[in-house]
Amino acid sequence: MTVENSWVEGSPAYALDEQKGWLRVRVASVAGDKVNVKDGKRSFTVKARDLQLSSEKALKGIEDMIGLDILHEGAIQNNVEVRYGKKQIYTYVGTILVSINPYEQIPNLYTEETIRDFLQKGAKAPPHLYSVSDNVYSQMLTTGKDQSMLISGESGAGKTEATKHCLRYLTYKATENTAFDGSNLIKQCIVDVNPVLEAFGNAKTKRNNNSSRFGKLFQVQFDGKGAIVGGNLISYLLEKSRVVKANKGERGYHIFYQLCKGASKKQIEALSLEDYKEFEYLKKGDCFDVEDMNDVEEFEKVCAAMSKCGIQEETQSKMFSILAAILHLGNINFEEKEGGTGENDYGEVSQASTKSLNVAAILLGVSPKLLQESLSQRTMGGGRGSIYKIPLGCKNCMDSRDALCKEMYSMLFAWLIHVINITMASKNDPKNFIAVLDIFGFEVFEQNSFEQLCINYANEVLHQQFIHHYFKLEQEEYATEGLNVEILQIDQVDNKPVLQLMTAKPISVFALLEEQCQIARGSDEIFIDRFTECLTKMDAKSSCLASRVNRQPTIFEIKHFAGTVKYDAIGFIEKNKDPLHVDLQNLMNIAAKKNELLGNVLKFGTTNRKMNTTVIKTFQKQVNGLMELLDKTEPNYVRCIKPNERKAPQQFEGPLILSQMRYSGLLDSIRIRQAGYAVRRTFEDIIDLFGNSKLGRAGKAEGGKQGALSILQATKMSPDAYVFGKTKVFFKDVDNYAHLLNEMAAIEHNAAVRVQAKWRQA
Ligand code: AD9
Ligand code: MG
Repeated sequence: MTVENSWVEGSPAYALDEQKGWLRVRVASVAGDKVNVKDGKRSFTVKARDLQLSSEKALKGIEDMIGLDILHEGAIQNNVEVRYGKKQIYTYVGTILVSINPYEQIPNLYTEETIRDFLQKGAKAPPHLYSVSDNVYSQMLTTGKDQSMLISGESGAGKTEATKHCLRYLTYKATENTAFDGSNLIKQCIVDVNPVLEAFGNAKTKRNNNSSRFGKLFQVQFDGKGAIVGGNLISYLLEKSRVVKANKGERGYHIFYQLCKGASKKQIEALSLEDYKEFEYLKKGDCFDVEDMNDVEEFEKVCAAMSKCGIQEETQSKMFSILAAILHLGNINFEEKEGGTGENDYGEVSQASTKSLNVAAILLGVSPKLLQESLSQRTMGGGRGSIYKIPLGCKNCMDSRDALCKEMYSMLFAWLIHVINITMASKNDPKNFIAVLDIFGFEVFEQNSFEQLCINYANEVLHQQFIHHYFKLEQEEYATEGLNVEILQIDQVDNKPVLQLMTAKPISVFALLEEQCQIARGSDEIFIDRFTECLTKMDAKSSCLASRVNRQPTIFEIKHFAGTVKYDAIGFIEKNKDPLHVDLQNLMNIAAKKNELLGNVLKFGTTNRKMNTTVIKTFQKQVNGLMELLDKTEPNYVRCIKPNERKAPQQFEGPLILSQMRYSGLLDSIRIRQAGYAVRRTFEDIIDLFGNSKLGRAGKAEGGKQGALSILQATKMSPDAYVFGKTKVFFKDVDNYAHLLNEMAAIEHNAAVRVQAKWRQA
């Protein structure tokens, strides 16, 4: 049977519309592979392949979409849309929780009472982050296996909010099971650490007013009885460039604004922060305030939270000195030395910014002269141990200044996490942990650079883990039902070729980039030449996933699992090497002798890393470590979805949601299902389908497997179309099942009338 002729006039269906995604329509007429459909009064024509069977269950908005009579894109969109309209933002697809950002506070969704309600209901509770957390916790206790909660989605989808809800629920759940004890402090810290992390690691972007500019893995550790005994935090790829530059309408890290607005008069004076709107680093985005965010109040909260996380006031004020030093450094300007001409002339600190130089020097505890020299010259090694200094041009001086600020900030961030980890560290060996991952989703912008390459690499790795896990689950279901598991082919959905393209040795994006970073004359241009040249030497499956973009010599594209991304190679080498020249390192070492905090902070930076380490090498190591850790856990997936780009409540944009479902792997998980047996119904379901008809009654009388078998035989469906498991019938594809539904409609006229009546109401 083909798709074309399975449509019957008058039957409800979903039709794919470019603007709205899958729309509920009614079939008006069929001509070849074209079907004319009606959406209310409007009628239009679609190809049969853009038409899917209507799902009666989706109309109700059921809690677990695995239970949909028909599992495909249209039904899924319909189901979540119906629920979203009822402010039910959470829905399961089997074990995966789909969460759609409501962009409004839904009454009573996260109150203490709600938490108590979920604590009581346990596994029987409706879809919610709380029920997932509850289940994860119980699984850990019953199986003794470490658990992970992988929360993914694009910027603004609600990952960080979700992470906080999960952690909060876990602290309640653990308290319920065990008496309050010494681990209270740690529990408190697990909740309090968030304002601190967000102050230092989040910023306003166009997509999200509180966007996390780093990825994080939060491990909550438990003893054998399920009491929290410790916590540990790992951070990934803090966006350093935001310290010195924010795009129009965006801000730098919240903490800078909070400090400038919220510090005491005395602090402001001591740090010379009076005219914060004059700081270049804060001025660039031309945005000082964020809607619904009170920086003054936040500052108070952050300071209190830092104290609870083991950072005393004295240390806090030293941290603020470093932050203020960064702001003042940003105001140091360079101008050409007198008599110079052109871009390559040597730079010196401009007259107008000597004050900034002096304040920054005092805050760092170095002399203005040393600071000036370190920023404007570079010490080089000559032959036989000789050294000489070359003055830098204006632009290079400013790059030095920015590099210093970025490095100091990222070291401070790394140190902060280290200190929090000391406070949260378990005194005893924990028995188990639950790891919650809140990490940047797949990114594709108009312009994509090195940062997107790294982020998308991490997403490919996580996607592969998801696919493999899901694949295994499917195989397990076949095995328990006694079916042949060989029918599934992982190749159909595996993203291994693109990972090979990115990471294989000796030829891949990363390998060739590393090669250029190691050689003296390496360049972005040679990298992209070499890369495209080498494509032919690669495995055929991988090589067809990348190409150079026509007439744009520095741009290449990669076909990621989630879509094609065009990367501009300009700046790759510099960003990957992330150099901090020796004069700046010396400057920091000297400052560290006077400034104890800076001394501690310094241990977390570039100066402490091996000379030939690159960003990619470090990040790959981190991602590998993450995967090793996750591989030992039982994964649980939360897919966060953004319903519109305007941060608006009650606006459901079908195509945007579908594309996110696609790259969150949700649709892949369905593809895995469809690669084997797309539709599976229990014997009882099949019998019920035929209700009170003669066939239905006969089936019911026989019951179970025999009942279902009699019905299927009576419909004269090809025996190849389905197989019997131990409790379910498995249909090869949706069409076979459609046939069954049509048969049912013919046999039990009343049922068809019922379906349509419902359809008209909806
Ligand atoms: V990013 O990749 O860090 O830029 P996230 O973390 O995915 O992003 P976040 O959790 O910060 O997004 O959510 C963005 C905003 O959506 C929040 O600031 C809230 O205003 C809004 N949001 C998210 N989840 C909920 C929710 N469950 N209820 C109400 C929400 N509002
Ligand atoms: Mg976030």
